[in-house]
Amino acid sequence: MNRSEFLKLCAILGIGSTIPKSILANDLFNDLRSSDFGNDFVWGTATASYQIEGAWNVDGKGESIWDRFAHQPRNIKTKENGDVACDFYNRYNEDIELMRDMHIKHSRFSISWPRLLPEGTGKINQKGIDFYDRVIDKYLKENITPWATLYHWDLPQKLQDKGGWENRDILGWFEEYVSLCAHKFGDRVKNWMVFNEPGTFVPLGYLIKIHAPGKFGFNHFLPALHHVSLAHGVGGRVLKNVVKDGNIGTTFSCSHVDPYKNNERFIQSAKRMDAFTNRMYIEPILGLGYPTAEIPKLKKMEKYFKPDDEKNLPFDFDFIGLQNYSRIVSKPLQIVPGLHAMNVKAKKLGHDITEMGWEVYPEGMYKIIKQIAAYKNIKKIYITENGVAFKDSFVNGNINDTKRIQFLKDYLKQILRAKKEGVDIGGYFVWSFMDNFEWAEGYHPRFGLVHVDFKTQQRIIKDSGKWFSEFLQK
Ligand code: IFM
Repeated sequence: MNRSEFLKLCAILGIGSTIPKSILANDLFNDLRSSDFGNDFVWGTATASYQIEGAWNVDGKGESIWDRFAHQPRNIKTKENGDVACDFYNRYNEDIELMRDMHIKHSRFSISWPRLLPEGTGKINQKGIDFYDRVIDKYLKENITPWATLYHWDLPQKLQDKGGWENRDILGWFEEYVSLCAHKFGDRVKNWMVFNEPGTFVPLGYLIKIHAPGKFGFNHFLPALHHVSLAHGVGGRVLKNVVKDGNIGTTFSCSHVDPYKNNERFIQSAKRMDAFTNRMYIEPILGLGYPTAEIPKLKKMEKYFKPDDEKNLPFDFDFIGLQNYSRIVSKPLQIVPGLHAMNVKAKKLGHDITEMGWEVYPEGMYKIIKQIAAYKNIKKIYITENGVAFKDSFVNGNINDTKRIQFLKDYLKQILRAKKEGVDIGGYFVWSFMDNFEWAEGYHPRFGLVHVDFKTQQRIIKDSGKWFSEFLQK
């Protein structure tokens, strides 16, 4: 029963005036329904190859930079790795059937480059192609629309040995990989994303070495960033040419930035932080160049520019995938190279904090949607990731993750608010369908709607999964 139905019932019973206002305002009578977002709104969940597949060296798959990175001591907080993960490689049938049973109609997944091309280029691994053929066919059989991401961070190690994203030759290697995917799967997969969050894997992997491949400093970061920026167009053009009736996009992790104090120094630090977190990745693709005024260090990028780069950087994507979890609150800090700013710790901000140490701040979702939607040449936005890791505990065999349900509702309300104000938002994907390998954090932060026991591989739908499933039917 929703709020208005409840009020009608109270009126019929003649007890309307005796119900305290606090109860009526309570979220129990929250009217949010999936149909409020419109009938063509796409609802789904998201995962990524290295985080769920396991089978890291099975059936001819090549080593990825994440295999190498996670196998080295000290890189992963819990000393775990993605060797087995959720064993999706062997359990995809049951997992997709579970998705179907939960009424999930769209699934965002990623393709592992070294599973298809073990050396990154050249020899094709037919067993890798067969695996994704089976997965895609299973999605379609269960009436679930597949949304494929081409690069969710598992670069073939053999390419990293040649410099990875720092080596300009990667544009050719990437073109070969994208073309293979488009030709093999483009007959059945129509929704494509070129990258997952360059604003995460480039700085964490090539600037501060907490993600694979573990590089440190601007000398690594700048060429990697420029080649990733150029690869958006490389991938986008191949997909447009090969996939008939394709819906071609790419994703960015974006966070609204506020200054910690309302004075000029803090406001300027927030501008630099915004340039560093959001603008630096999306603006080159939109034809606006790198934000060198805010981050003068980016001027050194000229060294990596070739004559046609300015022309080739922009690409006219059908949609932009916006991924948001939290906001950033910024303060000036001179010693941080290039940025001269720092995040204020979430615990200082007075809101709930997630297992990742991120602030729960639903309004940040609304603000960042409005900020990104203000760019002139974005056609459509999908929220391709949003979700939360809280500590999950069992109560009588159930996982009563009410905080996750509340988080999802609160963020969804902010998305609806932006949509009602006219932003063209086409869909929403929860991160994640199931608990999985959370990169340098190991298996500890659990983002899933479905609990995974990593010892037995048993799946249990959390209360949030049951809630989402019911919500999808309303
Ligand atoms: O798990 C990641 C995902 O791979 C990319 N986006 C953020 C998620 C949560 O940290």
